[in-house]
Amino acid sequence: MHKDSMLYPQRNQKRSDTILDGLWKFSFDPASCGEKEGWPNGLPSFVKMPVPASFQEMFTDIQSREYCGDYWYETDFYLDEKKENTDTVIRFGSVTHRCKVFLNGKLVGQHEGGFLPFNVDINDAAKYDDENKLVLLVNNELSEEMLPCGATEVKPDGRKVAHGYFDFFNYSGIHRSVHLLTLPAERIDNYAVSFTLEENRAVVHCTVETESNAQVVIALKQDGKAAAQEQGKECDLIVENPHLWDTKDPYLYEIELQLVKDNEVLDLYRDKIGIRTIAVKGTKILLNNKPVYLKGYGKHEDASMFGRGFNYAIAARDFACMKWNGANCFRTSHYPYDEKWYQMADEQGFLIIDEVPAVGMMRSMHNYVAAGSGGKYTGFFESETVPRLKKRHLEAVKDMIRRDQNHPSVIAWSLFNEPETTSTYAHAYFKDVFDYAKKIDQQVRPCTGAFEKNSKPELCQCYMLVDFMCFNRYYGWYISGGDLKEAEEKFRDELSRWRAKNLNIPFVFTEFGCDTLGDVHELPGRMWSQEYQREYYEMYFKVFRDYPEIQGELVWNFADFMTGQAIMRVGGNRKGVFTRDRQPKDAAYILKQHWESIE
Ligand code: CKU
Repeated sequence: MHKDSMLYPQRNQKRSDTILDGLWKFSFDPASCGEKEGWPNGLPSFVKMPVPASFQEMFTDIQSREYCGDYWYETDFYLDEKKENTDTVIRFGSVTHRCKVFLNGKLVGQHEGGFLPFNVDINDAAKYDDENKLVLLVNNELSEEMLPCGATEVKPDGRKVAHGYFDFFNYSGIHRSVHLLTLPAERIDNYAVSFTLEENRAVVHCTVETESNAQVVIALKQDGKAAAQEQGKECDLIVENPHLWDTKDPYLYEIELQLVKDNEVLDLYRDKIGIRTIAVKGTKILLNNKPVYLKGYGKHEDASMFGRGFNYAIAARDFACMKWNGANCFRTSHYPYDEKWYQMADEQGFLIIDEVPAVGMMRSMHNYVAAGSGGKYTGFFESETVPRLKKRHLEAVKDMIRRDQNHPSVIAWSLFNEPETTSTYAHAYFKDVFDYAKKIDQQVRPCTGAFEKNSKPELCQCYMLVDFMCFNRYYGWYISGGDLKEAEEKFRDELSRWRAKNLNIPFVFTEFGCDTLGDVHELPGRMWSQEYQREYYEMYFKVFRDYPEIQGELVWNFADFMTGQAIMRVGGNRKGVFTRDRQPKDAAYILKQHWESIE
């Protein structure tokens, strides 16, 4: 039970937190022989590797950079004398895509899924007041039964090659911080808050998960002063004249959770929460019962050198750029990001559409694999691997919601990106995913998913599952590229067909964009030029104005980002409004002008 705790690590009177980041030992294991040969006790040979970071960026030879298969990490750490009634836990922010964890040669845990945290209990394997050896066997292969979806090809020489069914580089390694935690044996595992706004007051419903039968005490503080206090695992705190959280004034309360037995505090956890409601009503998205229009980006966790490894400076620069051009929202395409992104969004008043790593659920020529078996095409959701994939998908939904549920910035869950939605099998699959997300989120946030162009209004079997539509559309790039006049006609035609269905829900554009090279200028604007990107966005913004049911525009992408090598990718995907080193392309000024003019 404890192991499901998603609480972000903190150091306080009852909890200690030591970050183990730094230079670790690293070794490839293409023959997968390490376990048999005793590598859990220490790597026989190694290079030094920064943690957190993607290993790929550290190599200058192509075999290493494109490596697919098993690889190992190792570090040593000293552990203090064990305190009574405590547990020692290692918390990994994310290890991509799967790993086994060994401590002092003993297997202490394993995890599947490269974008969410997990805990490993090391009480029994740890050596206290002594040195400890932590070794990880990691693997970055892709398959259709795991998220994100892809395939692993084995070349005649035995080399493995990862083919993601997705358009971002298969960056791998230890991407987020590793925390060594000492936690009270009787402790708080999780908590959830949700809100009801009444006249001049707010009710904060709070649920605390713990295995302990000690008294739960919950206190809310406003500017350091007590605002409300209650006792019990499930309770309502009443806040008079609440200071609500919104994009312009992202006010945060402090919440303090305690476990108390015989006047002794057993555990303590402090967090920041924002009081706000989020709902969809008709064609509007309502934040605190007022319509909010989403402006911003689809992003990636991506930068040169760091790869997908979290770095505060990059995140801070990204927020500064987004704020500069008037954005208020981003989608964590195509996976949940490091928790620090959400903490920063809470503080700076950004809205997040939080996406599970369900990307690549479609076969096409772009997948580089034969469609189906024996040349016969099998729909993606009819494959025999689907039940196993669905199990992973539900696990990822659970971990994402349990991790991110208390962030005021998180306004919706995106439960898929561009799957094949045209079969009844897809409907049945996603119906369960959506029902599950609704059931476990105490705030019952809007749920959505991003639909690509084959999800046509006449064919799509999944649009009825979402609370608001998210469209990824490339009229003027993949469709009618270079001909914005024709692109506009086709775009309006599709929008009118969606409108004719009278769904009475908001439409949000979660992707639209065109590859643009930072140094290419052409008059008149043609594809890949700065001028074309401006005209492309101007066309979309003009069309959006004619469809009031459109309640959001998240352009693709915030910045240029790395992809696999491909004939349509020049040093990665170049649809960024900012370059990969976060400098504006010309279109950034058009976006700024446009977004600043929308309330
Ligand atoms: C983007 C068919 C549209 C797929 N969509 C997904 C996203 O991950 C890609 O980067 C399109 C693109 O630029 O092609």
